[in-house]
Amino acid sequence: MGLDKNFLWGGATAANQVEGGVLEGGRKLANIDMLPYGEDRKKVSAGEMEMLEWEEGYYYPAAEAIDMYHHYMEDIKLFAEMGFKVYRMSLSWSRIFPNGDDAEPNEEGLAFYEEIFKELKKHDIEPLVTITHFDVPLNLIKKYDSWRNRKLITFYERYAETVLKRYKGLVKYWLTINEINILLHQPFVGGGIVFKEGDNKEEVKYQAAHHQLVASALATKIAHEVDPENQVGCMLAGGNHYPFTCRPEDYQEAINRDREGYFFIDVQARGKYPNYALKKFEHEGLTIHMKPEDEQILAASPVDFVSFSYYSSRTVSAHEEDYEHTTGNIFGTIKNPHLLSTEWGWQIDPLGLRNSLNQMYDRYQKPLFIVENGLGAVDVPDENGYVEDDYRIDYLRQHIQALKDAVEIDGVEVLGYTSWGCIDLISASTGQMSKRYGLIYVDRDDKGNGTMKRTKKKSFDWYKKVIATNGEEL
Ligand code: BGP
Repeated sequence: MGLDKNFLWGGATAANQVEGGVLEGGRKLANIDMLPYGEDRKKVSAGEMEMLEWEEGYYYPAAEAIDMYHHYMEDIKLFAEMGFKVYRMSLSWSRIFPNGDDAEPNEEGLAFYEEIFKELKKHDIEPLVTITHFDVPLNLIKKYDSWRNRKLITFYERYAETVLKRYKGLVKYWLTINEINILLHQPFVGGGIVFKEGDNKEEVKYQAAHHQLVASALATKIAHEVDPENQVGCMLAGGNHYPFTCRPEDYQEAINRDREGYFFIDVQARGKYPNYALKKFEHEGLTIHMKPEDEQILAASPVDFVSFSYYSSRTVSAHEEDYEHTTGNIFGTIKNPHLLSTEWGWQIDPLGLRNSLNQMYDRYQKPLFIVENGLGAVDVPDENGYVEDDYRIDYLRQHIQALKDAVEIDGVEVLGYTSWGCIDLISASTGQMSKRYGLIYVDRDDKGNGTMKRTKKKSFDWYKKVIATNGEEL
C-alpha cells in the first residue's frame, strides 16, 4: 500500500508567468507578453482583439512577472528545501528562437536553461519540461499567422530538436504543448491565433490544432531518437463534465464536452483521429488540410504518458440557458449546487480528480501525471510577510487524498504530482498577482509594486512533510 517510493512530488510554473526579463538575454516578445492586465485581457486571449505591440495605457504583467530570470538560484533552493523530487517548468520559445524562424538558436537562452537544469541536478530535482506553455514568438504571428500556417510545424520541430539535443542527459521528462485543448477556448493564448473578418472560427481552430498535433508527434519522435530514456507526455486542461440532471440529453452534452478535450489526447495517446472528430468536420463542413504523411506521423509516435491540470469539475446541460453559470479554468460552467467555490468562482471538487484519473486511465491505459493542481486565493501576510494559508492546505490535502484513493483503491498508475504555482506567480486568466497559488509568497502586487521578496507560507512546511512521508502524513 502507499504510493510508489519513486513517486514524483513537486511543483509547477511556466516561463511566461514567472521569468520576466522578456527583453533580456536576446529574448524577444511572444504572444503571452501581449496580454494586458484588466478588462481587455479576455478579448486579447480569445483572439478577438489584436494586440501585437505593447500599447500606451496598459500594464503587461508578464514583462517582469516574479523576475525568476534573476531569482532562480534562490527559488530552486527553496524548492529543494521542500524536498521536491521534480520541478515542472517551461522554456520560453522566444528566448531560444527569438524570432521563431531564426536559422540558429540564441546561445544565451540555451545557456540560461542549462544553468537551471544543472542547479536542479545538484539538488536531485528532476526537471519536467514543457516545450511550449502558451507561447509563440511574436514574429511567427505577424509573419506567418501563427499555428494557422503549416510552416509552424517546421519551426516548432526545429526548436524541439534543438532543446532535446542540447539538454540530453539533463532532462528526461518532457511535455510537448501545455493544455493543448485551450486552443479551442483561448486561441490567442493557446496558439497565437488572431481572428480576421470572414474567418470560419471552428475551421481556423481545428486547422491550428492539426498542426500542433503533428508538431507534437514529431517532437515525441525526435525525443525518442535523441535518447530512448526520454519520457514524453501530452497535457490536457482537465476536469470532466457532469450532466446537470439525469435527462439523457444532459448526459449526452457531458459526453460531447468531455470529447472537446479528449479529442487532442485521443490523437496524442492513441496516434489517430477519433471517428467522432472526423464526423464533426464532415457534418459541420470544416475543411481541415492534412498531408498524406500526417497519418503516419501521428501513428508512429504516441506519447509515453498523459498529463493534465485539474482545478475543478464542470457541469453542463443541453439547456444551458436555464441555469446559473460560474467561471472555471478558462472555460465556464453551470454552477453545481453540491460544490463550494473559490474566491474566483472555481468549484472545488476533490472527488472529481479521482474520477478524472479513473476515466483517463480507462481510456488510455498509460501512466498519468497530475502536473497542475492548486488553489488560487487572496493571501494576507502578517507584519513579517508570513501567510497562514490553512485554506490552501485543506484544498491540497483533499486533492492529494483523492489522488491516493485513485492509486491505492482503484489501481490507477500515477507518476507524480506537481502543485501549480508552487511559488506565487502571474495568473494566466486574469493577469493578477493577487490570485495566489504559492507555497512561497512573493511580495508583488497587481500593478507591479513590491520588493519581490520570497517568504515561506504555512503550506511550505506542510508540503515538505507530505513529501518527506511520501504522502502518508497529510
Ligand atoms: C492553467 C495554466 C496555467 C495556470 C493555471 C491557473 O490553465 O496552464 O498556466 O495559470 O491554469 O490558472 P489561473 O492562472 O488563470 O488562475
